[in-house]
Amino acid sequence: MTDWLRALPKAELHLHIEGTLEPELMFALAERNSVTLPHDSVEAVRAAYDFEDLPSFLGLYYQGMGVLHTQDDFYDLAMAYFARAHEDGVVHVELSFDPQAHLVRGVPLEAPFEGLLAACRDAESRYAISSALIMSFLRDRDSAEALEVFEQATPWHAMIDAVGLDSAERDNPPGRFAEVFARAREMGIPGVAHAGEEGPAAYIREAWEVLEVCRIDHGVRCLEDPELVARLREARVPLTVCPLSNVKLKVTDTLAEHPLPALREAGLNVTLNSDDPAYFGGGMLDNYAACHTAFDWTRDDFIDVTRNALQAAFMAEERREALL
Ligand code: ES4
Ligand code: ZN
Repeated sequence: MTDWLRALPKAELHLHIEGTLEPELMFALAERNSVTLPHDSVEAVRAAYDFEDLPSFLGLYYQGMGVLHTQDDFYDLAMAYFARAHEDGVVHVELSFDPQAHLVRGVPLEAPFEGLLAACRDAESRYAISSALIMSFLRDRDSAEALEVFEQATPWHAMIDAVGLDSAERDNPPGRFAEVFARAREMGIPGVAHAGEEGPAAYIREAWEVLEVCRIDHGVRCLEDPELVARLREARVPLTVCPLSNVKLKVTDTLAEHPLPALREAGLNVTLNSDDPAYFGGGMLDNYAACHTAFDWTRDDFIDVTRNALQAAFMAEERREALL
């Protein structure tokens, strides 16, 4: 089955490129940029990846990305990811990144934008992987800052496929970011938002109704609100579910207890994704294989979730038709 899952052309819609930073590259970039890391070996870094919840992961995630300084660093990070994605049989990737997390460290917008865009171009020619870029805002920071950063990113607006919303979800409802999502939408840039990962179903409803997002990242807690489930099903709103992430961050104790089968039985538009593969123990193929083990899904089940992703992707229509 693993070989068959690898050969299945897959689209990854929920991926934080900073979360693809493997400890080996972290050390190489720390050396290149004279950054001192709090751990003295690759093994010690990996051993620290034992999380209690989303905030306990985010601390290490923001610390880890401190080695990323130049355009070349972002390029190398993304190319290392594309090589692994290609090995996993991924043919389309939507990279989210957190510009504010870099700006606060004194890293200008040019570095992530130009580095990631160059990597996306090279992934197309080297691996025939198509890609999209999602500029995410940090929900645990001021909404005025998000607006300001979006304006500052004007030179790259034509290259942004969507805006997103991530970081610590609890007590940070999405509605505060209505203005920046509306600004983006007026310019033809759609929105996606993390909601219902650790936060309640009400945040999914708010992201959908107030931010008018076209996809929900995670969304697994929608099952707590049957009326919301019915509406998400009717509108076929894609949920970018990340099984290994949810287990690592203790959204569920084990994958066997994960609501993925229930979400699919409820008729929801579910996709499978890796989120932060360097931190959560695996890429796309590992997530697919884990679902095969935990849920005994058949080839038809995987074809179904993969088709959902291709249909929900920010992708040229000719490319979508060729892949579907
Ligand atoms: C994230 Cl797993 C997750 N949730 C929310 N924000 C994030 N940023 C990076 N990974
Ligand atoms: Zn995420």
